Amino acid sequence: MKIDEITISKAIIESFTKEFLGALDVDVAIAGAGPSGMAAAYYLAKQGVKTVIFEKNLRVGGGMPGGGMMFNRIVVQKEGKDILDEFDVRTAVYQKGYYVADSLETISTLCSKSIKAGAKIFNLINVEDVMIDDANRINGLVLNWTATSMAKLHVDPLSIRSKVVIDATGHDSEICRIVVRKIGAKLKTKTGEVIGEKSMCADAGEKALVKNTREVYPGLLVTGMAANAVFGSPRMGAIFGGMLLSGKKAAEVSLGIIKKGKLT
Ligand code: 48H
Repeated sequence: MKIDEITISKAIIESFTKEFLGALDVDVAIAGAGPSGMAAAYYLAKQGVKTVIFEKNLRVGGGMPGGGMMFNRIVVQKEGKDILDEFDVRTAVYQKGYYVADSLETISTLCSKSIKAGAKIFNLINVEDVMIDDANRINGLVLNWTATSMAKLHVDPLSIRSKVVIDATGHDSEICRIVVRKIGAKLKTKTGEVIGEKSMCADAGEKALVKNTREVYPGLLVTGMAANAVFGSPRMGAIFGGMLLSGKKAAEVSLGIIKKGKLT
């Protein structure tokens, strides 16, 4: 067979366009393909929930590939290890209650298993705004190519509709900040705003993370490091069990909202 360049181009354009069209109206739209966003996508897709992630970077994984200070290892506690077992990611006991995993094996497996479960992940797409209805409820995301944003080109975005939006953008909690800034809305935090993450305290940070994983504004959930940033809880360094547990909880809360067919 003689390889034809135009056939290659058509295969890429047609296949991508088909998938992108399928992502225009979904159950759950997630901003950010870090560990919490991909864990949430996996558990949702496994339940048959139509789920899409938009990731602004070229690569997925957020802060996980970098491990702790570029030593590409992560630590998880027992509850986190149970999730890694479920994903078939190998862990080694370091000492009682502390398990170590390869950050690259972990993140590539999270990515692969969430896609194989049915979630769609689009990289190089920046979530630059949310879409709202007449009652200011969030009902979708506004997207643009990361390259467009980086080049500061004046190009209008496209929108997608979703029943639930999850902010999984990490430390910056970008989606929550957009909601406060552009809708002038009060979040369900003590101040009504993004409180901002506190300094390192791994134990308190990990404990707060799952509790902070919830609906923060009608139609908007927060997961992962964004949850601690929004609710003003400590960072925790390179222990990642909480990120996985938070993603799992975000999936459960989203599913509950979708099943009830109403948002608080
Ligand atoms: C599209 C976006 C946008 C946007 C950002 O930072 P992440 O890895 O987030 P988590 O919460 O899943 O994991 C946090 C963890 O990596 C971490 O930082 C820890 C444990 N820190 C502890 C400490 O003490 O420092 O991933 C977020 C992802 C990234 O890939 C971003 O590129 C992406 O979200 N993102 N994608 N549109 N507007 N903003």
